[in-house]
Amino acid sequence: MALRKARPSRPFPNFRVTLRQNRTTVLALPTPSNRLAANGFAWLTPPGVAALSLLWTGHELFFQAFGCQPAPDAPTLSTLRDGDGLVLDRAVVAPSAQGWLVCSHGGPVTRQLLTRRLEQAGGRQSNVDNLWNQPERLSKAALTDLAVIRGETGAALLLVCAERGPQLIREAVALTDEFLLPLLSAWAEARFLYYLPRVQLWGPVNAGKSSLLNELCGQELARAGEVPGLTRDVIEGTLCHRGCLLRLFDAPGIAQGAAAIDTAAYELAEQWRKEADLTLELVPPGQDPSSQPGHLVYFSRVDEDPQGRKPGVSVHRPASLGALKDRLVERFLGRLLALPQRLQMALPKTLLDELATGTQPRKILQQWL
Ligand SMILES: Nc1nc2c(ncn2[C@@H]2O[C@H](COP(=O)(O)OP(=O)(O)OP(=O)(O)O)[C@@H](O)[C@H]2O)c(=O)[nH]1
Ligand SMILES: [Mg+2]
Repeated sequence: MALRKARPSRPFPNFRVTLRQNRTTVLALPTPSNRLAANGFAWLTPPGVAALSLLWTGHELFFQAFGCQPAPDAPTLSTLRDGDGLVLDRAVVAPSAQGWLVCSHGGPVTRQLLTRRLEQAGGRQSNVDNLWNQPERLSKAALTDLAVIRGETGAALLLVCAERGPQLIREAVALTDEFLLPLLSAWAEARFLYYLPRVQLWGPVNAGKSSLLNELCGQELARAGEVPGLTRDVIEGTLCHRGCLLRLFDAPGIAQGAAAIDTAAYELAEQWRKEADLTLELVPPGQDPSSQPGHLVYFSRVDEDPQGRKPGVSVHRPASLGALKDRLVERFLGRLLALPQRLQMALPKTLLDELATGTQPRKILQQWL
């Protein structure tokens, strides 16, 4: 995809860029041939700035997101400081075909300051197409949706959509149905960037559900322990992986014969399971899967399981946790992320809804140009 190829190797070389989670990078001074100078930088217009700033600084989740590996081509949240270490602003720096798009919280004075510093760093402000002013309905909708999309990957895809969507849709409507329909179904997965997928942990007491919730979300959200039936309520956490977000729910365990757990807790677990997009069933050592259709079954506490059944997961085996996260992200967004980069973009919510209900995708796409 041209947009990514054109990305300069490093933004703002003489800025100290501090990412959250104490990961600090001090970048080198620019050389005259620095690609930043060749590519220039541009500010998004106020609505775009507001949307992105909200997206990145308004949600605690996005700070947490930096505990994960950010997607290499995704917009990055940076704290921009001057040479004395004074914090000038937080900014979102996003790659674009014309250089870097900079989105900052501050008003005109902060922007002026940042502009000066960027120019001193070898950057050149360029008059790029203003994303917000593009006439197509698609671009406008994509920019509006930036405020509500979730996850770094979603923000990156939507920016691609805002910038190159009309061209890509033009290409898409020219495809034969044989190509267009799989493409639409992959794009349909983009809805999981707006309405986060719900994954329900499910299984017998002591299967390790609460421990797994805590590990996958990187937080002590639920109490875990040997006492069977410890969890009495539904507890929600957010899993962030590869720039994507998923909602994860812990629930009371299912007791053999249901006598050891009160009916209310059991019913609660059942109700949440029915509402979930996916049930992740954990089967502890010595027990068998429930054989309920549609469950994603994992053998839990496999470090203790002499049979070492597969697929297995253990909170003591980081590789097994990573593989499970991959699998969950794959399941919901895999087809979208696997599209050739040329066609990989997230569509605005309203268009996705129209495509989901309409029977004439070609006509609907055409109307969005
Ligand atoms: N060895 C090992 N122990 C685990 C693992 N996961 C959980 N445990 C232990 O298993 C016990 C039960 O874990 P929980 O996470 O509370 O299990 P649960 O499924 O939430 O149980 P309920 O809330 O009672 O339904 C705790 O003592 C955990 O420390 C694992 O992967 N390996
Ligand atoms: Mg529990």
